[in-house]
Amino acid sequence: MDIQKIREQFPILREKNRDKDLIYLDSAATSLRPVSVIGSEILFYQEYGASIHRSVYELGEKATNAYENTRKKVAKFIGSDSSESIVFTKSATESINLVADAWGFKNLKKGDIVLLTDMEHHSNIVPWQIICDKTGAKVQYIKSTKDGTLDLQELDDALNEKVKIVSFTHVSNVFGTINPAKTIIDKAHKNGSLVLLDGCQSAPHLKIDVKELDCDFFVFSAHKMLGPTGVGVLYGKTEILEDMDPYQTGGGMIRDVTMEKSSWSCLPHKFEAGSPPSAQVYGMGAAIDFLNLYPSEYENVFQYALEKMYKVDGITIYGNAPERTSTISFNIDNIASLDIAQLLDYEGITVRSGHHCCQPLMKSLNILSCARISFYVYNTTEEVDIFIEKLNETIKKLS
Ligand code: C6P
Repeated sequence: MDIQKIREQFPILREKNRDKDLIYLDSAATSLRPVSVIGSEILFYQEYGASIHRSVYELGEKATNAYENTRKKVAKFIGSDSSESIVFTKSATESINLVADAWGFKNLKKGDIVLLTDMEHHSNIVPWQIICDKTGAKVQYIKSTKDGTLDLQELDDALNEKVKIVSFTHVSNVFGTINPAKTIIDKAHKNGSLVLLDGCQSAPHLKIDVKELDCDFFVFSAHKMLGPTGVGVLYGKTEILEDMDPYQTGGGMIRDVTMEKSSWSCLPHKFEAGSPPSAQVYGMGAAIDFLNLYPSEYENVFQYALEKMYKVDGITIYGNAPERTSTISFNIDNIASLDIAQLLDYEGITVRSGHHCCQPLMKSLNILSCARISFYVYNTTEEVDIFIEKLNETIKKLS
């Protein structure tokens, strides 16, 4: 596929950043959107527009169909054969909060362990800390190794009958490491523990098959895979979701309400209280269509960048896993990552700097912050060349 044909479909790439041509290297934070995704939201408002799940009139029926057909598309995208297993939330963060709260409150007790890794995003740490505070369970971590991988021996040592759930990221948003999800899931299941797999950084890049992985929960966000903001997904095995109480309550999720008490609707509506972000969900469907249509070669761009980055003077690249994708985090000796990001911004290049919502990992790495570049379907090797040239100039200026 001609990369220019792909780039033409992203109107924002024609915009300037500080009066320079935009080079967007922050897709791990949020991706750009093609015109088909932007257009699908417009189409939803122009042609469907009505409230879903509530209206008998034709417009409402069209809106409901658009929403529910997207649920089927999402299920297929991650290899689930049941759309009942797909819950729409506002973000992956909300999906994890839902599981920690609704599953955790019912299933965790004093002395139980929630097993995480030190490469988790705060969204996969804080909700567990909160539910552990409420239930008397505790959070425990597997530490990552120097090359940004997980030591499976440490996992074996940590697993015991107290570990009720293992919750970990499929792909690290700092190292870019692709964790051996299937192996970890099998080990956890053998131990009798459930598994939540955080797919925020994997769903945009890897083929996901939740049935083959056999994870109990899988979470991801539309906005990191060309889709709109405000939509997250929680996949859960239906028998587990059935057994969980609702997370939020109100309209849309009930079967029957009396003045005294209420009963819940069936899956997945039980977990979708209130009027959902229907136009955005519909837009997520268009993002999936795009990804199915244009499997891109950007992994080559990532590998090209990685090779060039290793040659930059004074650089430390975090993580060196054999299996990795799309993200490179780094520091340059004696230069603050914020300064690098700020100077590159004036060259039109968007680089993220900070702790990347991974403060425990920063602590393990003995750093406060780092810079990060990340790639997606629209990036080119020419952009990498400009980035490397400007990075070298920036380093000279700041040294
Ligand atoms: N990481 C990054 O720049 P939300 O915000 O809910 O869509 O995604 C949260 C989240 C959870 N897990 C992982 C592995 C993530 O990378 C993220 C989001 C962004 O790295 C924002 S900090």
